[in-house]
Amino acid sequence: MKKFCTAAATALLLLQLQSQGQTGISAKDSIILEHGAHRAGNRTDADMERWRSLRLGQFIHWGLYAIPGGEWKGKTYNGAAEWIRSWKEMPQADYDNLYKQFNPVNYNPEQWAQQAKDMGTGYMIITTKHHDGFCLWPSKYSRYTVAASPWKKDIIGPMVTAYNKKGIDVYLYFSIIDWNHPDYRASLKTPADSLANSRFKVFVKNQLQELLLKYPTVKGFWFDGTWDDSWKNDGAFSDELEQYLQKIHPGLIIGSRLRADEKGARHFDSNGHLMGDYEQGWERKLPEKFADIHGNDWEGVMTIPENQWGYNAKWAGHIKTSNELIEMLVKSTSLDGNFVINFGPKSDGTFRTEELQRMQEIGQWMKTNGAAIRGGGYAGFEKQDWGYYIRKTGTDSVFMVVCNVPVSGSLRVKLTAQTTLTKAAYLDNPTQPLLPEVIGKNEYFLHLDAKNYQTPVVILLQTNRSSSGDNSHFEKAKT
Ligand code: H76
Repeated sequence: MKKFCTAAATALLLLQLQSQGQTGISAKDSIILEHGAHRAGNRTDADMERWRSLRLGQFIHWGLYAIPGGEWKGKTYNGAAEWIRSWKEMPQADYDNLYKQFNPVNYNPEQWAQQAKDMGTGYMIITTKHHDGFCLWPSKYSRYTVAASPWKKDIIGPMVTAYNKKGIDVYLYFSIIDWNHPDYRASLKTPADSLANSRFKVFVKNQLQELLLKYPTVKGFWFDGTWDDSWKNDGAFSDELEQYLQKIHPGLIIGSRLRADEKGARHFDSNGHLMGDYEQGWERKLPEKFADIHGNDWEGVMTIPENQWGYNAKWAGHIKTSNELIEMLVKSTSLDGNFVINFGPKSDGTFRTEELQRMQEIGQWMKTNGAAIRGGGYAGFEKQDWGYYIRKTGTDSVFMVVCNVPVSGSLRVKLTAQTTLTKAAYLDNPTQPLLPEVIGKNEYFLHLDAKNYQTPVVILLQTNRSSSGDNSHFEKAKT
């Protein structure tokens, strides 16, 4: 009966969506899903609008793994530092006793928040619990928490308060995988496994509810570790959990990583529709072009080295520069997405110099150019080699963020039909206009001042969507 009602309700929803002309869920969906996507298109409420407008985020991976920092007994672990417990050279019992050393005497959340603010961060994501299961808050559902460490005190509460004070939104990272919990199972092979899993689900729900009640100003959860069979084969639970959390905390933002449908499809349901509030699969990679995001809200999370999230004393391989990170931020914004840069503080609560330097350099750039990032999005113009267009959402102001200065100094500005350029100026020098050279219909050159640019330079364009002033005397070659 319940199934039938749901099927009938889904059919009704499809009819409604069709009559509203929405495309996210359509009648040609091949499968009727009880636990698929529940919404067609992006959320339009104020909470989601805000998330979307912030664009730059700070991720923090902090936990017991910061103590070994990628090394154990003189040997170096080549994987991601926060995964060291799964390394054969690291006895699990040794790892599970690290909490006895967790004592970040230099932890200064006000300073962290100030640094993040100075970087231009709009929101931050903190690991309340990573795969190791260690809780940075004194959870009443676990003994494996900060309360049992020499530090004793809550880490999360003061962080939420400090960041909020600076106007930065806080999101809570939470790993479903829990290597410490006796009831966690990656897959369910026996009836005993299923029983353990049932208990584990109650534990997860309790901890999440506890986090929301303890830290009511948080804006969302960032779920991880949802790829094991036990989780992905229980789409019903991920669905119920999502609805439960959003019911007790209206407006809560949860990315697609939490969810599976009843067929085990993750992120996107079996009909190809995004589940959750935004696409959360962009990890250490970014979409190339606008078509790649299918109109969905999305967020990319990025490490500064290749793949290190928690503190690793010996960063190896390529370490991204501030300019590379700025370009990724710009690219993400130009493709309607958020960009989140990860930091892994040391076990004493301080940040390594390389990270501090990047925070400062990005912040310096954001101070002058942040107007092009916050509230920015896809401009609708054809991508050019010099960099990225970003439209101030809902306006005729378009920023050109020049990441690759051409040897010629000439930047091609190609607008769409019926769009003309009415004004161009450097963002940091608005009173001195740049004179566009008209080179074709709705096409111009802007000539950059000849100088050695150290960071991406931003030009603000005013455009006009009416057809007046259109340069139609330029004819296309007949070929
Ligand atoms: C794999 C994996 C995890 N997902 C990233 C966001 C980090 O937390 C990493 O440890």
